Amino acid sequence: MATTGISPAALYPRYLHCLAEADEPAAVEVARELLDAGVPADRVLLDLVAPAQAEVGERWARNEWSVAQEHAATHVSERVVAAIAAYANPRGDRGRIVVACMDGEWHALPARLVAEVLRLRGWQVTFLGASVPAAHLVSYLHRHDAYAVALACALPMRLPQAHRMIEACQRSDVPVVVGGRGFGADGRWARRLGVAWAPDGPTAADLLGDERVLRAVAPADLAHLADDEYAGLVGRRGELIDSALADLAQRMPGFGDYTPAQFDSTVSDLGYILDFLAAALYVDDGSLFTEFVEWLVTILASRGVPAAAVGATLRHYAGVLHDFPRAGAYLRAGGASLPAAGRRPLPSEA
Ligand code: B12
Repeated sequence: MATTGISPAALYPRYLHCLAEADEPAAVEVARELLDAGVPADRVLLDLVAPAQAEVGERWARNEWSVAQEHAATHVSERVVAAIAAYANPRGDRGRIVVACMDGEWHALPARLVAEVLRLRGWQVTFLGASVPAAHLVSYLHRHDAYAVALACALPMRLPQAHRMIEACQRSDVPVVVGGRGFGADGRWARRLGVAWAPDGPTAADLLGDERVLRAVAPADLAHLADDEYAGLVGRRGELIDSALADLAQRMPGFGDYTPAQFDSTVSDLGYILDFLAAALYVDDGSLFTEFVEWLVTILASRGVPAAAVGATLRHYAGVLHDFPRAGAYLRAGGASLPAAGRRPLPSEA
């Protein structure tokens, strides 16, 4: 039982301050105080480290913290997770679970938290970390006689790649559980891909305890891919970015004065728009794209880029993709979700 007054919630502000100051020893000390007071290690991971990392993301999104501050804070959290794991030092005797991030996925910390929770629940865990190529993962699973694999995906735009990885594991008959923000808050895109999903480590541990439930998932439902919109969009990615850049150069006053860094982030954003659109086509769910547009506008607004620029690009892509009915509908819905200023045409469009 935890000593009165010492709880993750009570020490959270102090912990967050340690992250803000990148003060690793002080952050580890906060976690130790909780553990010494009898707070279970999984609660320290899930009620202190996890929400603090989400807050780090909010501060980065609001442009209050630079990328460097986010990296420093994340590094401190990684050290804290390692310290908690060393303190608890569980010796599991249940089967081996391999925890890995999807190919191209660099958010290793959420997966690490899940790995530590599984270990605390008695599983033997091998943590493979960020961006594991599918072929390497499958041969690893065979060689190490894994009971199951837990795959993490933090970005919905990686869902098509995630599906290839899930299929590769399922083909080798290793049960799979997935998780992470990339599958949607309620895991609906995992259901579409025909794979078991858990919202967090403890639920994943329960699911892994019942192989029957783990394997009893409905198969992937991707009949819509027959319209080839997903493949067509992916094939035209480079050409579409070039045409959107030319369109912005023509329509947006000041675009010609962008610094090389601003130009590079614009190219990245134009690519993200297409990658999220492609992922929405893949799972046949326009809400994936609309949620992304809402997020992008918030991020760009805090960095001084007007929502109208996003609106113009969505209209441009919709025009070029006139023979892609699903993509067109998602782009229009995305445009309609913009704040009023973003829906108004740029001066050159009026
Ligand atoms: C740290 C961080 C990074 C670090 C990751 C370093 C590391 N070692 O992990 C770096 C710098 C690499 C990074 C990069 C990027 N990031 Co980032 N990142 C974050 C941040 C701040 C924290 C991630 C984290 O640890 N969260 C805490 C965990 C505990 O929360 P969680 O992910 O929800 O996980 C819980 C559950 O989802 C679940 N779960 C998670 N994984 C799994 C797996 C399984 C199997 C199971 C069962 C459950 C499960 O359990 C967890 C515990 O409860 C988040 C903000 C956030 N809100 O999460 C952004 C965030 C995820 N990143 C974001 C973005 C956009 C990016 C970049 C595209 C930025 C860029 N322009 O380059 C790149 C993409 C890189 C890539 N290809 O993967 C956005 C995503 C937005 C979106 N629309 O999808 C976020 C939300 C930030 C924001 N507020 O906008 N990022």
